[in-house]
Amino acid sequence: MSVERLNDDECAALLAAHPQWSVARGGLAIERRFTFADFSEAWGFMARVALLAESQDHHPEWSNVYNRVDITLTTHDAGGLSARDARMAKAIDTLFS
Ligand code: H2B
Repeated sequence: MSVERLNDDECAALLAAHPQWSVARGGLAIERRFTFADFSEAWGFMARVALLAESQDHHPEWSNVYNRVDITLTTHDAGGLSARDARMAKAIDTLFS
């Protein structure tokens, strides 16, 4: 399903609302690193994000090394950032806090 990319103002608003995320891939994605006490905590977080991703039908690009989870959000159907990434970043931030 196709989806509109965010314009420059909308990208700026996304970053202002989620200051822990940074721009990646020349503005086509955002990324954030999450650090936990140990692997078990990191994996539990990933499980919760995975359920979120399925419910939103929007899936992160991510990697995990022990207590660290690196997440990149982009919308493949849009070729860049969309409202889906804004919604996912907000939900992930809420999960983490
Ligand atoms: N996740 C992300 N990050 N971008 C997408 O464009 C996307 C997705 N599209 N998850 C969804 C699945 C699409 O392929 C299905 C068919 O709805």
